[in-house]
Amino acid sequence: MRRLVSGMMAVALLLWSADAWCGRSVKLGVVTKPGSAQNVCAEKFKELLEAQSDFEVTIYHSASLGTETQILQQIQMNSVQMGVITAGPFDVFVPEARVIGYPFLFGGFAEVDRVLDGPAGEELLRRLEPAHFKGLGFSENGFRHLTNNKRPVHTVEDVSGLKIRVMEAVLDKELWRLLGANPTPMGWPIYTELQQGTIDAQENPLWVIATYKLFEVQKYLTLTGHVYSAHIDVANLEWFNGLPEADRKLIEQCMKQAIAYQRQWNRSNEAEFMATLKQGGMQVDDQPDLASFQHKAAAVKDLEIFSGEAVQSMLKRFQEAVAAARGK
Ligand code: EAX
Repeated sequence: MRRLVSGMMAVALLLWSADAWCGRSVKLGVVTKPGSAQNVCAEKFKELLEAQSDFEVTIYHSASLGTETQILQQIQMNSVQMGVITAGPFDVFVPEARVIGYPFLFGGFAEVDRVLDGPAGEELLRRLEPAHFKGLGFSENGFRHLTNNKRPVHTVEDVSGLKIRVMEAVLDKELWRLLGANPTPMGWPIYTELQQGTIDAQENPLWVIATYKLFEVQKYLTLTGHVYSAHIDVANLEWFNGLPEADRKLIEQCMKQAIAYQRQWNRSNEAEFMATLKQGGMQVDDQPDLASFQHKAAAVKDLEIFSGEAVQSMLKRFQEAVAAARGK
């Protein structure tokens, strides 16, 4: 009897360790809360993958793993296997990632899809590998717009001196300094800081302003659309490469489907998000003097953060891909 029990225990242990070895359980991190763009992608991915495999995906959300920068560090260490993370904070790890958020690069969603899903986007995903990230694709945060609680902003001059929270991204801090604001990098969320007036302003896509009820603490919205904000959907590179080929294919395919679903969700809800903001009492400038913003923002190209060979060649690649997409 004793032998039987210990035999069964050995089998159980073997099964358990085989399971752990194959990495059937996956931790996936997002900084945002349910109902957010990142979560829509993550939840769809989980649903698709679990329906077709014995993987179990646990989504850690609502900053339970810390900021996006901290989630990325955990993915690098493989204590978290996957993440749906805003592209901005990647630029600390991989400078080339900042080309996605280059100001006024993309003219609309059609260009975004052509470039990010084409060879330029694929090349960028490959460039993440030395930092231990396997890039699976780009889901969508959206075009970012400026909000503040000080005054209506119509031209770039109105930005002068605004204390603005920016993402923990090198580019964003430099950009807002160039535009004349006083930027402070901070992880997400930021409601309390806005409420307490530690900061006057922030910039994010419409869904963020609606979902996080920033209209309660920000009076003015300016539709600047100054940068496109993607998420980069990643896995720990070594973990991913250690999986059987069929699993790798399945994960890639499920993420592609989740991305398509999530982009559609984001885009088809824009009008509703805007209605929420207006109902919430925001004063919206939907035709700001964009030329004034573009003029000042153009100087980013001369900053040191765009001077490295790798970043420069990636930027050129993206600009050419956008031009080609525009021509179509
Ligand atoms: O996705 O930190 C940010 O501004 C992000 O855009 C936010 O987490 C929502």
